[in-house]
Amino acid sequence: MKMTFRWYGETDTIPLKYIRQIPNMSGVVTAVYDVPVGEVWSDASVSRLKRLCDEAGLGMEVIESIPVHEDIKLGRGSRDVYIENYCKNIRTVAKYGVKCVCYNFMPVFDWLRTDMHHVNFDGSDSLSYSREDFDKIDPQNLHLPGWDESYAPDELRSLLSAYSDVSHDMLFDNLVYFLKAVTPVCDEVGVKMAIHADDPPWDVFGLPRIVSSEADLDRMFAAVPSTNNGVTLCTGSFGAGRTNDVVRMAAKYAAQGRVHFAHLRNIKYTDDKDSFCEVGHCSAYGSLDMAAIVRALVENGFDGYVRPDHGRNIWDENGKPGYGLYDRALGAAYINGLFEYAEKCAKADKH
Ligand code: DNO
Repeated sequence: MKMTFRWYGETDTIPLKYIRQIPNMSGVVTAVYDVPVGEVWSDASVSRLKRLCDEAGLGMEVIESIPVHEDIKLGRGSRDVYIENYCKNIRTVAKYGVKCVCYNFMPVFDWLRTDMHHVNFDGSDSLSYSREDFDKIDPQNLHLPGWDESYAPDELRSLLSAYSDVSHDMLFDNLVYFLKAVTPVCDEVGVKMAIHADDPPWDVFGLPRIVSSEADLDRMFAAVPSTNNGVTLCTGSFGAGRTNDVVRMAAKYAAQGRVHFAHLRNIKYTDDKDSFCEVGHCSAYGSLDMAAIVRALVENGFDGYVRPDHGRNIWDENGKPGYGLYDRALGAAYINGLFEYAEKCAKADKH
């Protein structure tokens, strides 16, 4: 595996030299952040990012994300232009050594939580999702914590209403249309597409979500068989779906060579509905067996990128929600340990 760390570019308060000092760190996961969704990334922006990483002694082989324009998800006539731009962006990042692109296909929203500062038993705080609080939110009048998309209220309303005609199957067809256009470019330039799990993995505000389960992934891989059509195995996202067996999914898709990237974090179920909170990475803190997940990846030949995902706020750090330095660094150290042990066991078993 290659250990990586998300870095929000030059506006990130965490300097690259700190990231470099986390044990076993191979590189950062980053993106061009100052270009509107759907537009072309300039060569200069990507080369600048690459130069900063080079100077810091860090790789830049994973982009998270090249976001997908809503017109592509909606299947609007203008999608072909945005898909063309997407392909241009893939070519540009490939030119600078990028091997993997993480993206999502969630309509309108990306990840959703109801509390950015849920206080844990040890005084740390983390993100959480309460079904009860979520049900109180009016999507037409949104004030979602941590949600930084900048739609004006009217724009958001018209976008939501555009989706009222879009079924799961239509959204799926639009994903397949997108992938059929993009994967040949990936095949040509050697880039792996890694779709991120829906977070949380169920429909929200009546919007369809189609990357929530094993059945969803099977359907997607069957429709576009290139192994450059893969997944970002986000353990916390898939794991929030209680019928998802993340260990089994890790084993199955690693064996298929489709896990190009893994976001490793733990969550704890906090009621018998959908609620959960994000916890420290180790298995003892949450509902997921992180050691079993890593072992399933390793035993099935996984050799992709991993990163510690959302950390808690600890040691009085006031980090970007989920993306402070300290707890993600602890997460990386823990994940390194899991991989070292799983890899040594797998080697010993072979002899
Ligand atoms: C949240 C992240 C997601 C992820 C996107 C990928 O912290 O895991 O926002 O970057 O869904 O497109």
